[in-house]
Amino acid sequence: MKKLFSILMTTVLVFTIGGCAPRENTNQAPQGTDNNQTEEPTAQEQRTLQDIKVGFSQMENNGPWRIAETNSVRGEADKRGVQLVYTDAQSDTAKQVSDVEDLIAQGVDYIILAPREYEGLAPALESAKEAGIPVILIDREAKGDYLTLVVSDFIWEGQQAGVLLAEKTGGKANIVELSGTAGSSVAIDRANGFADTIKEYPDMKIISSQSADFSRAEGQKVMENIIQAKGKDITAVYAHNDEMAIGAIQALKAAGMEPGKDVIVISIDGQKDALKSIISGELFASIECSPFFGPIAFDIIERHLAGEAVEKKIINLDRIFTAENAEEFVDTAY
Ligand code: GYE
Repeated sequence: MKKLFSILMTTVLVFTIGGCAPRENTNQAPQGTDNNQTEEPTAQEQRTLQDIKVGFSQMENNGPWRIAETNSVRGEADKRGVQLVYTDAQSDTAKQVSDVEDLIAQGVDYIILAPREYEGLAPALESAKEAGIPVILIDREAKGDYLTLVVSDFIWEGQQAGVLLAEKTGGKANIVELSGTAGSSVAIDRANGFADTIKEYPDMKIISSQSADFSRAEGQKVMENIIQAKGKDITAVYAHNDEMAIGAIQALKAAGMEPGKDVIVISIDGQKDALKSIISGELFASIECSPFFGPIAFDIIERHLAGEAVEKKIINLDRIFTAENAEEFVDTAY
């Protein structure tokens, strides 16, 4: 286990590219300057966070993870005195595209975007690019051009779930996979990381894989149906997030199966309810995925405003929660 912990700490990967602060949102060329020349703004004309308006397009605001993320971004904007325009797409990709268009129409200087789907948000990135508004993508990836992407390493998360489950089950398990929102970069990567890892174990098989949209209620419903079909064949559950795992645990208990004994359940995020479930012995482990993007998002904007180069991709540092350390972190969890 010790050895495992040492390789579990991901490092912050930074891929640096050049970046310059955007011009003021005016079509007039600054007096006395060549239009084609990028000039470093002087200290006097340099805008700060307090001079700008930032749009934040959230994809939905259900469940502890997303609420923690929303609070992190809004709280940090308040703390730093930034004018923030917030939109909630309510789990609707088309609405999120139009939310971003509304933010552009309102003249925001930057957009923080938590995209629902990878392909589905491409038109929003296209519109922001046309309008010359830099986008900070947080928590998931979307197709297109953006200033910076800040995410966890989802493939690594899936791999860790596979490694831990193999250790716990001695490399023998009939697994139900509850996957996240179809078409999201995170669901694709968490599935691939896990599948690639368990390939090494001939007696570990995914016997059913279905989306439960990252939701607790869906997780419970989907699991109930799978239990009807597979019953006692199920020996493990890999859920792409804690909410679905908690729903699945409820379904298992209702069907008279004992999570933690008959069925080993593993998931991702590290929310408070998951840590409680680990302590009570029902959830086996949760791989952390931090929802706290506020400070990093505004740091990036601040640096970009100052004309500094910013990283194209920033990978969050995540941990692993098991019975060995859940007590230590449960009180501070969200
Ligand atoms: O794991 C989940 C949320 O995109 C990383 O989405 C995020 C995931 C997170 O709904 O709980």
